[in-house]
Amino acid sequence: MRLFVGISLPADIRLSLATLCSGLAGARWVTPENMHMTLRFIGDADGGMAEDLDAELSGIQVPEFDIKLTGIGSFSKRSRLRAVWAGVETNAALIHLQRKIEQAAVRAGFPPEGRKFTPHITLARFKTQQIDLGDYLEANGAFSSAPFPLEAVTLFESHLGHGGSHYVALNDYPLRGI
Ligand code: 2AM
Repeated sequence: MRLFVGISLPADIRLSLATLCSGLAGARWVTPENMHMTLRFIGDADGGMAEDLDAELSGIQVPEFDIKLTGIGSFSKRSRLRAVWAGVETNAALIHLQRKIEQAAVRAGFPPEGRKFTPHITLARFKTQQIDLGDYLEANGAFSSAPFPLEAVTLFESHLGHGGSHYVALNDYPLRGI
């Protein structure tokens, strides 16, 4: 199974993100029910490793905190646009939580993540030619959400299909104080 650890977003936040999902030629927009934030992509795991990961994630003790979405960013590869996303306001608690999840994944036997954590919520993916984001950023770059509480992280299974991916929540890990 293909796994990742992430955050489910409240319905009102997903609806406000949906207002950003138009106006870019060649975009494959993420549907509101699929919007999420990845904290740690795990990739393929067998049942035993998934159980170990579940046990490690259950042991994480981090208090609940608020996050706020802000701004629009993009990822490119070899100067080709790959994804447009909504960003997250700088948040030390989120970085701390992500580190705890990274440690849990490594303790469960997964190789360390080499890439820097860039918290984001993907809005659109692209396979096509060069795309000019200028007008889109002018219209949407000032996006920000209301702050909302991050109450749990979720272990998701990702199913890749012809009509796009869909994600199944396998378990939630509520945040809590020590
Ligand atoms: P993305 O939103 O930036 O595409 C499920 O596929 C989630 O895992 C998505 O949020 C995706 O991030 C992330 N993901 C998929 N493949 C990944 C990879 N190789 N490394 C890091 N994250 C990945």
